[in-house]
Amino acid sequence: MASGTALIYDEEMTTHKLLWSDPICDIEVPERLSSSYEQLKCYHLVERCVQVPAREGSEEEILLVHSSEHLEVAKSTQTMNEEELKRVSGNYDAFFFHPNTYCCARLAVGATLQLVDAVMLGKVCNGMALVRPPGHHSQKNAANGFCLFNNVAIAAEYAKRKYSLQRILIVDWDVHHGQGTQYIFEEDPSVLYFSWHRYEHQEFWPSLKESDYDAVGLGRGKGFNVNLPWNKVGMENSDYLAAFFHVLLPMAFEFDPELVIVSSGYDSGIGDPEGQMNATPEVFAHLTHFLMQLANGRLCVILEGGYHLKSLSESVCMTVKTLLGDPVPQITGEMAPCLSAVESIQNVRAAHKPYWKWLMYEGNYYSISSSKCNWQMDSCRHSKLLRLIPCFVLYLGIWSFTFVLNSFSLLKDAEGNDFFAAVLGFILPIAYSYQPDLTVIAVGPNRSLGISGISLLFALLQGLAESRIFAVIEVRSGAKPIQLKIRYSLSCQLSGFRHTLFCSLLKCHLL
Ligand code: X5A
Ligand code: ZN
Repeated sequence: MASGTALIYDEEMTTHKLLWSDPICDIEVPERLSSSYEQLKCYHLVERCVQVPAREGSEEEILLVHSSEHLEVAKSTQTMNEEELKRVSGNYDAFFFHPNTYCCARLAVGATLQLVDAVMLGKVCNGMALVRPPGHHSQKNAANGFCLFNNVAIAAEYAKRKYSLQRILIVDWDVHHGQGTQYIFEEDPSVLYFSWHRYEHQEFWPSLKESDYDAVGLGRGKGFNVNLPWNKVGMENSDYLAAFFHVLLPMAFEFDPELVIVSSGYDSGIGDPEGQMNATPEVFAHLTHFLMQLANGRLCVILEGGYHLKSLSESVCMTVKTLLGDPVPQITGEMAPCLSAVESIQNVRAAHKPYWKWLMYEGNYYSISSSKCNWQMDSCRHSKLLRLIPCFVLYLGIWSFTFVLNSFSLLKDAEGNDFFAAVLGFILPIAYSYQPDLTVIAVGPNRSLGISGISLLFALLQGLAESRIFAVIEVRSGAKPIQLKIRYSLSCQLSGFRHTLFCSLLKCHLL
């Protein structure tokens, strides 16, 4: 597997700026890019990344998504004076042209494609591109919401063609709805688009009906557009994590993407004047960490919004640090999602029930209320689709909390998605609300979980306890030892001990 993290930045993209007064657009400043890069330098993260140069996206690449009319209008602004620029800008909802905007937007496209190439060619495992102008509001024929060309949409279309990809996941954690990206892919089943966004029952910009949870895609693309509207401001880490556990991640594992692209806006972070949300920079480390478990780690993070310079740059650093493989920091604060978030989550799940196996069966073994630690073991036992996963014990924290999955029955479908739907919807929410200082995992020998399943389980649990994991894996004598690729963990393998091992661990707990 490829290793290394690419970082793409070109100072040229700071030349695009607002030349007149406009209270809507004046937050999209060049310092968003420069201060993020300075903070990365400050944490010595730049030197740890593979520097990949930006390039200009070609006209042909821009035309993968945009009309030639749109391209020509953008091109024509290069030689305009301020008055003309202002007039053309006025044709769009929240956009400003500068004589160098076209050049910067081409660099933003090219930087994004450079990252896709670096990841797809195995030169790096993952990476981030710091770009301006952003892209996700931009549409086939229109600039919109500070965006001229849709960098991420072009990248997805480019990757589909150049690398014959059949499944690409776009995760849009910007606080605004990337309606541009939705329009471009809504009929396309090969691109799964997930966006959460401040919505406030259609009060918040861009105030579209089609940003709601019931916009699930069109035609063959039905089920591949996922909108999670936030109807209140002040969403916290717990709400974002709940959205990942109960919507995005189970869907993403079922979809099984070949490439993941993040429309990475940090206006969903604390302090942002647009988002008015309360998620801390650390949450982006967790979100990044989860997405790194998909598509063999092929993850491209592309900057979108983010207007509070300090919050933005800290969140960018958290993201890059996590891409580099550093342990993710502990999350603090209330861990139960708020009622409004739970409502939105339930709505989008209901809307997508016809399209996803994991949702079709969900009532059979766990429900959303597991996020509030209502243990629903009993309903699990009686489903006719159940199968036993024996001898699997998971301890979270030695002294005060033990989660026993011994003879815990789980639903199993043909793809074996069962177990991870339960891990995501049930174990992780409990584990995150417990916030252990150490995770102890004991795996018995008689399991139905294969090595890749065990690896994934470990990886998912590595977002906890600052990645401190003590793993005990019991193997049958004579069996091949298990090799797990885990950093920052201490693991040992035992054979022949069987139940005594678990008993002593349990005793330890009971004391
Ligand atoms: C990329 C981005 C926001 C536009 C807000 C206009 N755009 N009111 O965050
Ligand atoms: Zn935004």
